Amino acid sequence: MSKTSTRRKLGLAVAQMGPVHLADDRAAVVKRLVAMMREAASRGSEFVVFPELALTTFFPRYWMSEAEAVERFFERSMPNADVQPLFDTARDLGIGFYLGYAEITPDGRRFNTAVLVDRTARVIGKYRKIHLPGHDDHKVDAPFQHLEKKFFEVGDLGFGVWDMEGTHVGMCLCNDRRWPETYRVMSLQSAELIVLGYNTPSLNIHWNEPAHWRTSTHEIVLQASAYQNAVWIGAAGKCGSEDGHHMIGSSMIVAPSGEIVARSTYEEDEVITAHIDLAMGQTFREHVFNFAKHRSPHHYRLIVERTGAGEPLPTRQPDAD
Ligand code: CDT
Repeated sequence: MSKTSTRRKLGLAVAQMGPVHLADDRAAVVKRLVAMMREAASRGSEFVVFPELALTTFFPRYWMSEAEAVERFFERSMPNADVQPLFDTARDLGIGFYLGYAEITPDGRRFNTAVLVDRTARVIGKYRKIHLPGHDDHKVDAPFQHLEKKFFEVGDLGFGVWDMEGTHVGMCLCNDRRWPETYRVMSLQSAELIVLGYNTPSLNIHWNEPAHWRTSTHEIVLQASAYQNAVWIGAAGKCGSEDGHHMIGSSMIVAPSGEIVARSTYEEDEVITAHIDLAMGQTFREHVFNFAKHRSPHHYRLIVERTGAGEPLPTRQPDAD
């Protein structure tokens, strides 16, 4: 992969989705995705970001067996007959996309997955979610569940970066966006654009988190991470009230300056767009975040040596006089 891309401008769209209810079938959902893809293309976009688990309701909120979840909510291949209209439209329009869905592999492994699809409708990359939030037990007193740890394995593909017609694109999913390592591993592979989908419940069942923090922390991590890694970020949420369960909106496109250049207004299907200048990230990478010049990995060893926080290390101090 070359150090810099040849194309500097990219028409980027983020296609936020309003609620997908339990009763909504794949055909209805794919129709909505196709409509948003058409709108994105009509506004000059070359790539569109769809949410996490875009084809179904956010089913980890429901207690059920793994077999039932697989039967109702998982995809055995991508594309498949239900999703083919989206791939056909992408090829017709010459637009690439990112799509999140629940994946079951031929040998029965389950992942929370996203694919990167180029302008010829070819799947060029796959990401399987690494930072799975929630729990695997039945929380009978909770208003709903967050069973990602029951329904999915931790992703086994790492954080990849793909050369998509000259743009270096990395992927992650939802809770991954809250972890600095996610972005740094991709920016160290010269990512220029990081795309992600999310489903963020407005209510945190684990502790009494003020509702507005759900959105403010989402904004803070996207803005800080774009800046600290000199990347563009496109983040697409599924939002609004799914069968009475509310999720945040605030889908956005963030520049390497940390500024939000486009943001959704509503909690429904909504396409936001920007013609992003990839050269902006390059400028930051040449100056304040010139990694090769300024990083000191020998001082960062704990990041890979420890998982949880532990005792302070003995530090070297200057010799006493
Ligand atoms: N889908 C997902 O990863 N949602 C998480 C909620 C965490 S609260 C248990 C998020 O970070 O938005």
